[in-house]
Amino acid sequence: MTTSPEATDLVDQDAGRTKRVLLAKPRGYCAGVDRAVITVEKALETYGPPIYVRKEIVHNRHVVDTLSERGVIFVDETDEVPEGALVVFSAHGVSPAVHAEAERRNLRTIDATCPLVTKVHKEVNRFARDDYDILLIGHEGHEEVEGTAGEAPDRVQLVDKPEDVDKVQVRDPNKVVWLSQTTLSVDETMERVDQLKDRFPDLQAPPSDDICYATSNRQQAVKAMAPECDLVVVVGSQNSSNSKRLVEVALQAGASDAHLVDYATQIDEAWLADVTTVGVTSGASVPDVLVLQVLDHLAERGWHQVDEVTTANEKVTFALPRELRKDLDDHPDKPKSVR
Ligand code: 2E4
Ligand code: SF4
Repeated sequence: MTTSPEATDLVDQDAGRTKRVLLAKPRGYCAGVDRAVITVEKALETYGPPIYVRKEIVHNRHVVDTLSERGVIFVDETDEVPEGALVVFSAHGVSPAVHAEAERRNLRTIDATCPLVTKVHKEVNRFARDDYDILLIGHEGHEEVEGTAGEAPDRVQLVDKPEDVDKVQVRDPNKVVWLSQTTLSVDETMERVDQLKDRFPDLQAPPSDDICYATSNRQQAVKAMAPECDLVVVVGSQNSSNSKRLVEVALQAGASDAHLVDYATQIDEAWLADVTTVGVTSGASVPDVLVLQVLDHLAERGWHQVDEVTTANEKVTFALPRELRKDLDDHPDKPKSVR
């Protein structure tokens, strides 16, 4: 990836060190986002615009703007969708109440909820059926948490901030389980679990990790490079939980500075002053074209050398939603994804 630099650009004049970029791998699109974005693109191609999508299909400005230009109408709630029209549910998942409301209004639905979010919904159902109190660790107001908690609102209590731990009330301290949002900081979640265990020593853990492979892999990669970075640029949107966590993890792991940007043009020149090593990564909802634009932006300022820091190779893929697949047999053309 190293390009041919101007000799004068290459050297940080003060320190006499070579300017370089460390590029995290894995970064960017996960399997759930790829599936959700392709679902909307194939729906557009198969049924034609307008296609309605409840909430942002994924939390990324560029993806949402690009799909809007192609004829997707993003709405906050299903009551904004005309009776009988087609609506796609976002990757973050919806509660049973949202499904019921869509059915009541005769909407055609395609559910693009990530299968790893659905897995957590199923865990909530199972533990609620077994009459557990469920402590859901997650960020208040986040769409995923609203959908997951909505599976059993009477049994789920949200634990977000450290002080929430003291507010939890359970019926039987021997029948309590913690579950979590898929996109949390791994370390911060374990701190919250330790706090909860101080109150409930018999607290049960999820049957398998709720923080998904993509979230933890991206945090692992940024952790590996952060100690060497004077600055880490995380590409992602402000409402993207997993992208924001990457900024926090970078700082906690030793990066001198870290910022979240939607686009290369948002990189403040002042951030680059006295910087030799820049780390670059991106959230799970971020098309790689935006990362390439950041690399171009940095190269124009003397950071030509790009070394990839690889901590995992991901091979996960998910089949498209069944509701869509059955209509695709008639439309075998492969559309271009937003990349
Ligand atoms: C669904 C579940 O949850 P977050 O805010 O990180 O969502 P984003 O859309 O940025 O990332 C994709 C995604 C979708 C993650 N988990
Ligand atoms: Fe699914 Fe994880 Fe991607 Fe979220 S970050 S969409 S849970 S694979």
